[in-house]
Amino acid sequence: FLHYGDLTDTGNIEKLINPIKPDEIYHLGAQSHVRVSFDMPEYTANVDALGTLRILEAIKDSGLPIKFYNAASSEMFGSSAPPQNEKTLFHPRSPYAVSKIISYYTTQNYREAYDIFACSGILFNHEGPRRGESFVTRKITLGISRIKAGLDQKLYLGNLEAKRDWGFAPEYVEAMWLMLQQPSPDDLVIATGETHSVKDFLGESFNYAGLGDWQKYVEIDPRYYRPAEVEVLVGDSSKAKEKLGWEAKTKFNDLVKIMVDADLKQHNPKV
Ligand code: F7E
Repeated sequence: FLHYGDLTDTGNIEKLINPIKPDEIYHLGAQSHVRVSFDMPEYTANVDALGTLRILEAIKDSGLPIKFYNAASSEMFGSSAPPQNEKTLFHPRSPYAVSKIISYYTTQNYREAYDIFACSGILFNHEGPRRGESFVTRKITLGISRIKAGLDQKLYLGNLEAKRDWGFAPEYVEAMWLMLQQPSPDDLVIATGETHSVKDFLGESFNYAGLGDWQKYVEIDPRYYRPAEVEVLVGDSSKAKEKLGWEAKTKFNDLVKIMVDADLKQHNPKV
């Protein structure tokens, strides 16, 4: 069933949890765009930080044995030196990251204070054909398909030097589910352990799509720069491997191919 809900509406969340009586809640709702969080910091904090608190309060007050998964983020590590794992200090670089840290510690606090099965997955970037069109990987693969279809000539991007640990989203969802099937709740880093720059993604994807040199098509638009940037993320998910038996299977080159193929089909149905 699809129910209407809003993370900024406490009464609404309570009214959903009590009649539904869920066994598990996967809390993925957020204003999740880092650049947008600089333009809308208060809204981002309301949804991303207080939204988590509202759900946890509703779980506590319901008295039901609900298991709770909180979507934390590698953005919380910010400028801390890589590789980042569960013991790495947080150094947030955006209102989004600050809000996610509040959400992370709220989850930990409700686990310790009220014995709720509540845990956070600290997921590094996870991508795929269903990725939102304003995030860099999808923006690139969609841009390629539009260029190939003759709809666009250029693709406008921001900082091409940033490096991310990009994995394949469906595998990360499996890790979320595994976290709620464990005997006790714990916070885990989920990542591939590899890092690549936006430039690497451009090179690989334009090449695979047969367009050749990406520099012919890409222009820099400073509007996409962030007031503070996260330069390098590389996750160490050895704890997840040990506790869940989970490790990333789809690596960078395959991820690029999956995303380019999916978008080429959309604009070039014969491909
Ligand atoms: O940026 C650079 C940008 O917006 C990646 C969210 O799901 O993952 C995501 O956050 C990098 C940044 O993702 C453009 O400056 C260059 O360094 O794809 P992104 P993100 O900020 O890493 C984490 C784990 C989350 O939790 C978030 O919710 O790419 N970049 N040019 C650009 N980024 C965008 N969006 N657009 C550009 O034109």
